[in-house]
Amino acid sequence: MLAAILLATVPAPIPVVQPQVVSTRPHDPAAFTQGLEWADGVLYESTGLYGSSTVRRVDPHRGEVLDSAPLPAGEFGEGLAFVPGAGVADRLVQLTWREGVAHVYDASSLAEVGTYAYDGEGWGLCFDGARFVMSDGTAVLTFRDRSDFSVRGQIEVTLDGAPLGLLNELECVGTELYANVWGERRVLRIDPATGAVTAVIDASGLSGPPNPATDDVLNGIAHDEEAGTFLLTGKRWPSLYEVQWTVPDGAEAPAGCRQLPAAAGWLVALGVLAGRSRRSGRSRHCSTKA
Ligand SMILES: [Ca+2]
Repeated sequence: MLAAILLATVPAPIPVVQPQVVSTRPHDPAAFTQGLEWADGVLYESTGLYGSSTVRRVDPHRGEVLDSAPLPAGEFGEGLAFVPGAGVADRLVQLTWREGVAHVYDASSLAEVGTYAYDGEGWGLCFDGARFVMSDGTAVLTFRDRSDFSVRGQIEVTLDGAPLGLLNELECVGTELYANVWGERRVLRIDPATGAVTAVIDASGLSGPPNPATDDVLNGIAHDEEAGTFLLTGKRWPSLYEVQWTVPDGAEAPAGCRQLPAAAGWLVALGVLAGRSRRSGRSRHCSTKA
């Protein structure tokens, strides 16, 4: 009886899973990738470095740059979020590293339509259907208002109870949040309600450049909603990987998500299950939080 009680109170270990490569695609080896988004069959990418930062529309299969707009030479591009238009044009919002300005673009033309100002550093950005989620290189994620980018809240991301910093590129998928860790090949699945990491995706098996510089790190997570897969790449990586992964049976589900029937199991690609229509705001397996 005592053993049963003790077992019931011991938190389940955070699952560590390996991504399975579905396809390997070309990626511009000159792109210092800072933000990656997939929407309606197009890949959107933000690239960094002073003097060569851009926002781009990219063919997600061939890697061809379809359109590109430069940032001012004194700005260093960072995270990128796609904001579906509700009766108006789709938007892109691109952070800058230390310049305190976020650029807002018409997603189809890359024409700038406005800016937001913010304090502190800008690293990663995603839009969850209601608000922006932003990283700044620490363990803290900031929620920002969709209309004026003002701060609406913050969470600290923890793994096994300890803060985990250097969070970089982000991806909002339904009620789940994904972040890669600067300088590492880890992608974290995070419960945005608590900041707790609920799964670790070990992407160490993916190849970067043949002779990487120290800053040619994994950085870039996009969710292909149609295929139900994820797209991962890095700074100056010649390849973009379409991947999916499985979570072990019995793994903890993020708060707000119901457990699947046992018969369905968890041995289905998480990417498929975690998909959510950004336009409809509906999740395929997670309940919508207030
Ligand atoms: Ca992303």
